[in-house]
Amino acid sequence: MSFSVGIVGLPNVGKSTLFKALTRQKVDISNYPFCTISPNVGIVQVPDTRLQKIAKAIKPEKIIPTIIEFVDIAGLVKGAHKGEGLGNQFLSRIREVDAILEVVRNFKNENIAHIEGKPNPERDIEIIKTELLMKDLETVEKTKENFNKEAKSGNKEAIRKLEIMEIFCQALNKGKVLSEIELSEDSQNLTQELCLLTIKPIIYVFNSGELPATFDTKTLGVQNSLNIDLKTEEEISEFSESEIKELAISSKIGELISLCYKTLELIPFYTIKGGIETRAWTLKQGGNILDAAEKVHSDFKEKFIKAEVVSFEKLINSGSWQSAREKGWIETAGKEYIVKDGDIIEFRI
Ligand SMILES: Nc1nc2c(ncn2[C@@H]2O[C@H](COP(=O)(O)OP(=O)(O)OP(=O)(O)O)[C@@H](O)[C@H]2O)c(=O)[nH]1
Ligand SMILES: [Mg+2]
Repeated sequence: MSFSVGIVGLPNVGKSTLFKALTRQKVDISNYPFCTISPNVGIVQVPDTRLQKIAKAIKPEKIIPTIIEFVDIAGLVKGAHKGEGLGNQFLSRIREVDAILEVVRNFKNENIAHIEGKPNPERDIEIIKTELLMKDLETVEKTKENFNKEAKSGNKEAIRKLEIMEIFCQALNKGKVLSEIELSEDSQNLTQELCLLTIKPIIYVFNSGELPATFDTKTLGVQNSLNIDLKTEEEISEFSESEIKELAISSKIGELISLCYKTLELIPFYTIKGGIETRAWTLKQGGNILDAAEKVHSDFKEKFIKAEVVSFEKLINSGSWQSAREKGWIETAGKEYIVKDGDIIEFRI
């Protein structure tokens, strides 16, 4: 299963334009709010310079990059949590993704309608934030009601969960997203159980940068952001690689994919399948070798005996798997081994 990023934002801000630039899929893009109704799902390769270098040392028959999934979700408007626009349908799609990529309109074009009259990045960010907050508040309030009975009959787990939900409500009522507050482990688990939205990391794309920045991204709580001209990116995505080279144009899409990867706290690891196939995989930072084994094959976790591991640097320095072995640089990893960014792994099952 790959990690997924949901593209959200107000209607007509360039979400489908970005989706097309990312996936090169033909999608409905038009100057018409709510043009996207059923979400488009696309698989995108994660750019990775290390994969090519590893392949040079391993000389496999096949090279397979790792992927990340992008979902183009319908536009969201004020009141979505109460069902305005495509409201609830939209919000339930966000539940399913691991991170949110919010497109903020920052281009002027008067011919392209803005749902609030005129683009204003600061206000537009607030609208989306408020909708996510309100939806979470609604989810928590509803769940609290369900737990009340059990808590009253003395169920300890229900009592604890109610306590946590009280903390969530307090934060949300103050306009704080849950990713901003410090959470204990059981609180974090509860955010997952309730599929809360404001716990998800957000990446902001300011589309175009035509409007002067009148706001400070820090005060808006925007940590991960990029300015991209999505219209241009859509055009670039139609060129072949050789045309891109010839025209000396550059795209920021690779940078954006890497930013998503980083924001999700993901790391790549690699397998070589006895030298036949060099493949990149994605793992949550801090994952151990059994988590990695499970990614590679559903059976591998149970059948795992040990694995051979070498770091990217050591493989490249030695030049080949064989000489890394001769130098004694290939380690044997047991079940507790924590996978490091760039590890090359041969599973022994
Ligand atoms: N001038 C300009 N126009 C853009 C830019 N990005 C997108 N557009 C145009 O804005 C319109 C809406 O773009 P879409 O990508 O369909 O917007 P969306 O956010 O998917 O809209 P909905 O699906 O309706 O919510 C289209 O006419 C795009 O060509 C940009 O960077 N500059
Ligand atoms: Mg769209």
